[in-house]
Amino acid sequence: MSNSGISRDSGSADRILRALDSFEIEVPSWGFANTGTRFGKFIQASAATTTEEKLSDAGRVHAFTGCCPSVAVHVLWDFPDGITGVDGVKQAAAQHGVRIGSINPNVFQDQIYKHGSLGNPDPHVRAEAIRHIEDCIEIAGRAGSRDISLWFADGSSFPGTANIRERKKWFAEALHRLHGQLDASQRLLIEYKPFEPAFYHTDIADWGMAYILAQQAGERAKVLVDTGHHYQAQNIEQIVAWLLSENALGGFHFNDRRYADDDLTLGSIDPYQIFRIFAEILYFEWETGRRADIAYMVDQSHNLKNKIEEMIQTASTAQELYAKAALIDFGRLAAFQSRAALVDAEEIYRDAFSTDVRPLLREWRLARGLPEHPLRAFRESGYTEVQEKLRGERNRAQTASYA
Ligand code: PSV
Ligand code: MN
Repeated sequence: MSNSGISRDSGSADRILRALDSFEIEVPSWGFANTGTRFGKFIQASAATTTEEKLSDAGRVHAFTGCCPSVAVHVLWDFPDGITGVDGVKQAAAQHGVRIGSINPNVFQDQIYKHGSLGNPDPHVRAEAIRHIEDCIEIAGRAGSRDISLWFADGSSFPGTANIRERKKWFAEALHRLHGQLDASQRLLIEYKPFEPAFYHTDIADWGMAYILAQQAGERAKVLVDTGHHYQAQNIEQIVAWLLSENALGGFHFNDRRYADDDLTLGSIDPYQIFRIFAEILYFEWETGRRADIAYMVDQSHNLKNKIEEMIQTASTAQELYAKAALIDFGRLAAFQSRAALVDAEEIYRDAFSTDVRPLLREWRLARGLPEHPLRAFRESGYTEVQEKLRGERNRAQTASYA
């Protein structure tokens, strides 16, 4: 037995430690900036404004957790100088102990995108959106990023106002063309979302639509599952299982929610949901004997909690839930499933989920020279107080201009 009470003899502890060794989760640059809801913005004095500041904050998350070595970036927000600024951003990331991860084009913010981007009835706007994504592919090449992660706000808010089939065709054509510009290592990840900002129809509203477009785009186009982008009660792990079996799952945007796309801290509402997703992935890997090629990413931005603390909470929770899923004895599970031994099969899930893996996680951290308690260690580092002094005045000025 280890000090965690998890049996070493059965190999469970090793399975967990190996799982932790292999688990990495990317944090989003936008999670460190002052953001808000559509009703207002609550400014934090220590929040990041510049790309360099966001990378510095992300660097802290990685330094304390050891599992967040890359940072997703949003092109308009993080590359103010476009392609010419890429080398500088890359260097800044390295200085802060992280690297640039997925590249997120932004074809939803500019005025021209009021009626959509790739689905806009105006061909000039569609061309502009394609051009921006092409630039992003080039940025990804320069930054050494593999994934170009696409989310479109396209849709319509009133019945009868959009030609849904025509828009689908424009999306298919554009994504196919963009796929042709990838280099051999790159991937296009296609994210779906049922509503918001469009409230009647969204062009890529669910995993089936994203999957069809990915299929038509090319073999390096995959589906991205944002856990907040589903209707209530939808069985997300079933979607994950289907995408895995079709070799179509490219990555995740993790977050939690109670009502809609709330972007709450991972596992804060329903940790069992995330556990079940990891369980499907690890079951697939056990069965196929190969690792699923999935980018795990966080997509959360908090304006109530301290942003770095919240991201450390998220990363630690992700590790815990992944470790719990790794506890499952898939051989036994498969045997119970094949005999329809319902209670026995379900008990395997319940046992794994209710096991306290935190002592082993602490052991894993210590063995890597990481703090046993990342959140506590981060607080003790005094980073927030230092940043409040350095960034406070600028951030407070933002409050004034916002009012
Ligand atoms: C949209 O809700 C989304 O989930 C997309 O991934 C965006 O890139 C991200 O949030 C930030 O706006
Ligand atoms: Mn997302």
